[in-house]
Amino acid sequence: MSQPAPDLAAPAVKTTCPYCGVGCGVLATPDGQGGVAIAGDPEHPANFGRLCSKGSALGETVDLGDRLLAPTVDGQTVSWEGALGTVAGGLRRIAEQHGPDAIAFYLSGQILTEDYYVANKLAKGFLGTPHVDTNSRLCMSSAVAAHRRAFGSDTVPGCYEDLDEADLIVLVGSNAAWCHPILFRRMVDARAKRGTKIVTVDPRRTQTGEEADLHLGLQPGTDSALFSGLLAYLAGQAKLDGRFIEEHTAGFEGALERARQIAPDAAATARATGLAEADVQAFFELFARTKRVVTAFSQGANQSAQGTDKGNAIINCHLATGRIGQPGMGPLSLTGQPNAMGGREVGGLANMLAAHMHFAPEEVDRVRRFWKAPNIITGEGMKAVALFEAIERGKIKALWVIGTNPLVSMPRADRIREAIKGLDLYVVSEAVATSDSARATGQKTVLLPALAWGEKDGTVTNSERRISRQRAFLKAPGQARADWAILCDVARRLGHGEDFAYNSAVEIFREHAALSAFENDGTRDFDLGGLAEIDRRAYDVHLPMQWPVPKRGPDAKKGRARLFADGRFYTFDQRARFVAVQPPALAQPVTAERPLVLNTGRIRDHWHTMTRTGKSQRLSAHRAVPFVEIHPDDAARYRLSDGGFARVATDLGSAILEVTVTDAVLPGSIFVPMHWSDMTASDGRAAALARGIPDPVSGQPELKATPASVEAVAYRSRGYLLTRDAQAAPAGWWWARATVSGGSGLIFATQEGSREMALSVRGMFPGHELAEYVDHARGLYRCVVTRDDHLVAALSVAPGDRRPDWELAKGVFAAPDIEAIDRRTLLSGRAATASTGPVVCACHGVGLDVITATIAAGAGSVEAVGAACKAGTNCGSCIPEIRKLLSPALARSAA
Ligand SMILES: Nc1nc2c(c(=O)[nH]1)N[C@H]1C(S)=C(S)[C@@H](COP(=O)(O)OP(=O)(O)OC[C@H]3O[C@@H](n4cnc5c(=O)[nH]c(N)nc54)[C@H](O)[C@@H]3O)O[C@H]1N2
Ligand SMILES: Nc1nc2c(c(=O)[nH]1)N[C@H]1C(S)=C(S)[C@@H](COP(=O)(O)OP(=O)(O)OC[C@H]3O[C@@H](n4cnc5c(=O)[nH]c(N)nc54)[C@H](O)[C@@H]3O)O[C@H]1N2
Ligand code: SF4
Ligand SMILES: [Mo]
Repeated sequence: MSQPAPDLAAPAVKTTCPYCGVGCGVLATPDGQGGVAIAGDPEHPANFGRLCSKGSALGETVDLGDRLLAPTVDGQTVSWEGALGTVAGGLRRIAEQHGPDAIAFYLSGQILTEDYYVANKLAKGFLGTPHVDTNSRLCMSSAVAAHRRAFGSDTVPGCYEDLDEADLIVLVGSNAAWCHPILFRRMVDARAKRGTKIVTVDPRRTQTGEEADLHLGLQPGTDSALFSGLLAYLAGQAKLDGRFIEEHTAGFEGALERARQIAPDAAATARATGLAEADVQAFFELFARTKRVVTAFSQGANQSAQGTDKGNAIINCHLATGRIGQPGMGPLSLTGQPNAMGGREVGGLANMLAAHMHFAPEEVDRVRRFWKAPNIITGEGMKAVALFEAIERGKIKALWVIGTNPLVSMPRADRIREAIKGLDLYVVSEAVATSDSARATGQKTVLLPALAWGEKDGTVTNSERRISRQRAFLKAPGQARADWAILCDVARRLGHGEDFAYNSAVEIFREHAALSAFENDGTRDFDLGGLAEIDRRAYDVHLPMQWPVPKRGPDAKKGRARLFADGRFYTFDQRARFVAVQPPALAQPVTAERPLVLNTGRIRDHWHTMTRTGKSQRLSAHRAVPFVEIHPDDAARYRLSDGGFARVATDLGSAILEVTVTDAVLPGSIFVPMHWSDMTASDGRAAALARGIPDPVSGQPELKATPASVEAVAYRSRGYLLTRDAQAAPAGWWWARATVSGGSGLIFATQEGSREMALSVRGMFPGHELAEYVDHARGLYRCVVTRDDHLVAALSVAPGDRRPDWELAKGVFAAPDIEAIDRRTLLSGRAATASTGPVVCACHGVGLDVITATIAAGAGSVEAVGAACKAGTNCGSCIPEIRKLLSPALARSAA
């Protein structure tokens, strides 16, 4: 693993992208005025210079709009002194009155390892509460549990190079083209280079599925039947690695017997999964005859009431063929968040203690001695779902949320919002003042301003165990402070000053590394002994490195790419375990009243609850309103039309969403993105719909299958409103907000007609000049609001059956001044020049119409389209969509 030397002379700061678990290296060049130019770091081994649409647009998200810049108590700005006093005083009082386990922490895979370490140490060692969990519970705790059952440790065996070197990549419940875009590009490169086949397993045909050689659109929740069938097939065809099974594993017979009960052959597998038998057969044969197989899995596997079994069903097939720990092969859990892995390292989950140690008495004793912890906990705490239920029951009195937005991302989110009100103390460490969770209130509510990406320093660990530095290149705004520093100050006020006397991130990192090596001697996979004495200078120039990095031996000081090559695992007998998995079943079957399976997940250009990507006009252009995808058969049955509205309801709540009719989802299934919140839409919260029944082993909630119903919703008018500053939408509107170039946009629908709309708009902009186009007979009203030839706002209202198209208006609005021709464009809704259609390429702002015209004019490949109109030539995140647009043209020319 030779690493190029860092270029210390370069003005750019090397850091790491704060979004997904790919962990791309970023070169950030601040402009000295609060802005920054962003480029991919060509030397970072995760991305070699590439960035996806989200990474490329990071520069658009570092401004201070919406930032929380000072501490507040119950809505009043206070000094740090006052805020920390309230937090420490509240925690002390609650611990005295109700015991320390009335206090809970809810952390995040997006805080840095150093922040995480301090939070975990304070809670579990000094406050003495076991109730420390994290949003990673919702993200990859099933993968953690599957690893531990199979390997005896939470170890990701392989690395990204395995994707470059695989001949078959199976993606299970992963929309990598959108969610791990740079890794997906590595996979597509491998296909170009060595003919790697890509198979996707997902009830939805996503962009990733569109790109695959074989797409298996199985029924929701049936993955363990597919992989049970595969195990039975491998055994039947004598494709097992008998020696590996014999020498390095245990439990094979039981697992095989169970697999044969679930799905004895391809025909039975097809019946159990709803797949065509020929597709199942093709997949089985491909897997059997290809040695270099990587099976990468993500939320379609993890976020399931049987998530741990799904992971083990996959791992079983790799163990049975000995395909693990070798180049180009192995199971690979794709972590979602930038530091999901770091959270596991420090022990941030409620069922871990610290540094990959759990609750065996000698482990508790070891950590107690290392921390000199007076109040060390001795057993597991409550996992996220149970933890929030305990808040509802009044069992938890104080909650401290750091770096996550549970009011938008937790299942049963509406209930959680109610539950928060009953907390004696509700503390939120946030970067953004306007997040739904920051706006919620308890009996006593404290908001603590945290440093955000670009301002803070520390480390993150990506999906391949690679520890990279995040480095500050902007100065701390307002009174914001590092999350770890805030925690240390509270510890000090609680009388633990000596144990939290860190002055910088490197001191925390050293302690964390030392704990991982403490009395380890090769018994624990996670070992950073080689970094336990790293000095500040070395930490500052620290290169991305994959753990373990022990103090001695061949991996010392340079890390290791793969584990388990020697067939030795971290169980007591060093053998891996096969797991006999349960037959698949949805945790909650559909009913006549709730006949559809609600699946939720992500879109290409937004990150979670949008507190950051929502600031970027580029990233807001791809999908601007919350939507529901439904199959044409179901759309016909429930009388929904493409572009219209539907109310999606579950037993927990409802949302009103724009309808996308597509055969990418199966009949009986619907899909809703997770991103919209009360901050960005009137009625778009997916998490309020999810029931979230937890997996019995991992506690990870089911977020991909909640029984739901749909019904059509009609509005009298629809339209858009573009303003320079974000405007609150009038009560009664359905709306979604998106950042646009030069301001903020609302797409809305209302029961008011154009006449009433005209009246209310005139009232909204007193003292401005209004130019209007009025045709109430046809339900049309358009209005251009100016002041001294500056364009202030533009509005368009049309009848409710017409989906607003604001591309043209956004183009005009991007400039501050208005010319006569622009006014005509806004008022007529027609341009002198043609509109370019909805944006496909976010980086270069290239619209759909431009790309289709380019293709019609003869561009026959992604490269040719790029050469003609630049689309797809920067980050490449839209290449799958361009390829899809090309395919009819290519089919025509082939015919
Ligand atoms: N653009 C973008 N990228 C992101 C994020 C983001 O917010 N936006 N978030 C990051 C985070 S934290 C995470 S965890 C990852 C998530 O990355 P992914 O897991 O790739 O994303 P999801 O969209 O949550 O879900 C993946 C797929 O699981 C499928 N699925 C649903 N049910 C089943 C099933 O029963 N079986 C199978 N096999 N598949 C099923 C869904 O249809 C969906 O297409 O993305 C990371 N990257
Ligand atoms: N329905 C449904 N729900 C889901 C999912 C799904 O697929 N479907 N996926 C789940 C998954 S996998 C995940 S990972 C979660 C993600 O859900 P969340 O973690 O709730 O989403 P984020 O928007 O990433 O929230 C991060 C918050 O931290 C703030 N923040 C940013 N930087 C900092 C910092 O440095 N310090 C502090 N203190 N705060 C900061 C941001 O402003 C933001 O409010 O959602 C889960 N919920
Ligand atoms: S793939 Fe995109 S979001 Fe993920 S780390 Fe790389 S640039 Fe960031
Ligand atoms: Mo996640």
